[in-house]
Amino acid sequence: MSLVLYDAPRCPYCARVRIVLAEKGIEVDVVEIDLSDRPEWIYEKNPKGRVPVVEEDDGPPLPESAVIMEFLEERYPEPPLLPTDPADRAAVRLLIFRDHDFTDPYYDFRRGEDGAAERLDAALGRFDALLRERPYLGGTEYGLADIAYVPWFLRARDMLGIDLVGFSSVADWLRRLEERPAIAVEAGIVAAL
Ligand SMILES: N[C@@H](CCC(=O)N[C@@H](CS)C(=O)NCC(=O)O)C(=O)O
Repeated sequence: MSLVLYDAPRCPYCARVRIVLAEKGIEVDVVEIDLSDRPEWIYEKNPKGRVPVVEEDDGPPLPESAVIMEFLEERYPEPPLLPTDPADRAAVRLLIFRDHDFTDPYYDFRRGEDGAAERLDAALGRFDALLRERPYLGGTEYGLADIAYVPWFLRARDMLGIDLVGFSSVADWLRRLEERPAIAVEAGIVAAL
């Protein structure tokens, strides 16, 4: 079965999919989309014109990074990236569903909006508190919750210059994640942007 990913290196939503593919060792053909000059045909794959999109053989194109992550988890169950207990799985899905809790302040800060630095600081503080209680966002095991958020944390640190000194649990979590080859590759992509 062949898989195609319509991808853009700078896109953190695409990064989610790249990381899941790498963690599971899934072979994929990558078609890079220039986001500043998108081809018209991308709207046939996703009416919103956004990446990521994945396509399996002649199957329908599948957009939306959170949906794609779950699809890959079900299609390629090994190694598992969701906990086994339904309540734990639901907690991971809830975190991913509420990704705007971090991405909104991140984008506000990137746009230089008033008060955004404080909002981003507050969001970092909430994640720091969470990661003080557990090693990974989803609990004791690394998985989709970490993958869903790490693209923005890497970009916040390495592109927006956010200092994580006051958020030692977040900094430790990032260091732990970067020991994984899939995340190290993504950190390299961010460094090259
Ligand atoms: N909700 C989508 C968001 C994807 C998204 O916003 N992708 C951006 C690149 S990071 C994009 O394609 N932007 C082009 C546009 O919005 O026109 C997902 O999770 O996949």
